[in-house]
Amino acid sequence: MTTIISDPKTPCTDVDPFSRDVLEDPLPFQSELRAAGPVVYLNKYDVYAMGRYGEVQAALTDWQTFQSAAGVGLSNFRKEMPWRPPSLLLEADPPHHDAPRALLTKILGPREIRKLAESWTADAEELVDQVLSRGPEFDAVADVAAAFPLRVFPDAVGIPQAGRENLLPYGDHAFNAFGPPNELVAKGAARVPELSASIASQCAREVLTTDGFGAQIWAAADRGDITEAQAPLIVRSLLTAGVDTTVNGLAAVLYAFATNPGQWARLRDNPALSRTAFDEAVRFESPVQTFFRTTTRDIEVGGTLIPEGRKILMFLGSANRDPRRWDNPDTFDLNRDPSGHVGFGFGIHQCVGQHIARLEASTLLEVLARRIESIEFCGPTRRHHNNTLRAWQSLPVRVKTSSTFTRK
Ligand code: 4MI
Repeated sequence: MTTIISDPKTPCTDVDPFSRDVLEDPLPFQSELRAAGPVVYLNKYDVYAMGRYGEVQAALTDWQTFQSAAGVGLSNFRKEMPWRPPSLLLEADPPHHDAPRALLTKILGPREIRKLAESWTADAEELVDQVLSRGPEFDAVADVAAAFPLRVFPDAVGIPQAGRENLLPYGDHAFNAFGPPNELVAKGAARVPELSASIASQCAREVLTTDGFGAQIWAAADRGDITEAQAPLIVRSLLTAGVDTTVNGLAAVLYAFATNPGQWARLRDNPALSRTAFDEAVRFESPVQTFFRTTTRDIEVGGTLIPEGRKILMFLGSANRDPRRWDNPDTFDLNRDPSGHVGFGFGIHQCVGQHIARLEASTLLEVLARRIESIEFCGPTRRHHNNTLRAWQSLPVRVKTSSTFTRK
């Protein structure tokens, strides 16, 4: 170890938060992380970490000190070549961040997207009917949590059919690549040229429909709100951020309901709880577990001096289960007000697609709640390991359909 930690009082750990053991079940490590102190040093990566809600939320709010522009992964853009051109949103700060952010805030705003609700409900009905027509057993990940976003989101962006099969693999690699260069990244490296080319080809003006988010981004370039060079990268942000995240957010809420039948009964009584349910699942499971920031100056946090130019790992998932902030944090509870969770981040980078994610979740959950009386697992649940995402590979379920629902 060559790095000298400037503050010897800072607790440190040799545990690798990106190891298979921790990815399989990160909760014990996160609990130790919070107990150790507000700032902990990760020896293996020579970076700092924060796991308590208060410090994570404050650091995400202070973008001037905790910048994103040096990359929100472990690798520092100033020292290492990024594997793809940096995102103009996620990996940028003001002033460069402003125009792309303002544009997506408008295009993906709650009012703008309201018109999608009706057709997404029809899509959810068709998908759920199709799944249920094959019998009471299905995989809640492949057949529902992945199938629904893949059915509605690429159409909403306006990308062609060809190449859609690359969206999830591209996202999986992108989220792995924020972590250390471990075997998960190595496994994805072989397909990077092919996947990057496929995604890039879907961002071009000529291939996009005239009525989707993609076309609206290009229209902003015509108006001069953004440059022509920025447009395809902003479309790329939608394709990177908008699929694996929602798939795992939906998987999280379905898992939570399958393990909490009383909560499913509550949702069925009151489908208006679908949005609360989704945010509670995002808090509970934190599909995006971690992101790094980089200090722009020396900063003291909780008695630790973090020098300028250092990486800090923000444990969103840990903050979302911090008992200092949440009563019974390990309970999935529709009675709770989950707002304030940092599962979508916090501050100027807070998920600009969150209204889309909530709309996908609420349209799907409302249809499922009408048609399905109960959900239980009928086989072993399997995690999917990713350096950033808390993900499911498989959730085999058996459902009982509602007696009030009859097929024509
Ligand atoms: C937090 S998920 C995410 C957000 C943005 C991008 C990727 C992932 C991007 O590429 O802009």
